Amino acid sequence: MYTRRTALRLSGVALAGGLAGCGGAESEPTDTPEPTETPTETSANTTVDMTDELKFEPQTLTVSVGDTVDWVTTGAVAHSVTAYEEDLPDGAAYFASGDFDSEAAARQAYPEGSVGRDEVYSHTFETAGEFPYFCIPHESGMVGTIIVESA
Ligand SMILES: [Cu+2]
Repeated sequence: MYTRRTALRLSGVALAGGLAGCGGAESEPTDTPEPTETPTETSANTTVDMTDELKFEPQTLTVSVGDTVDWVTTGAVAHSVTAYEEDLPDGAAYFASGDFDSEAAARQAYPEGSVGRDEVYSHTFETAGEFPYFCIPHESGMVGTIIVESA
């Protein structure tokens, strides 16, 4: 458990970093080489525009595990970002603008959870797989998919 008390204690250790032998780094081997950074062109663009043409742009976006996707409403029309709950990969967290726990809750609450002009909804993907989602008021044509690849 990472409590505020733990955080304060850790920062205290960091401040006293000059004192050798005061412990605290036992679980972190220091001679392990840093993993080589693999260039990820996918992480360069993690923004999906939600347009007045009632589209997600791009409709399909590929990111890596741990990436945060930002959905931005670029026009005057408000939208939602709502995951298709039944299609989530096993173990994946549900996501929807408004931070609802389920697709049913998101549908019921709309327009609560809508994303208006220049507003952003963000979600960090921690599970690999394909995540189909839709916009509640424009579901007939406004659907998209986030593909999350293992890092
Ligand atoms: Cu929409």
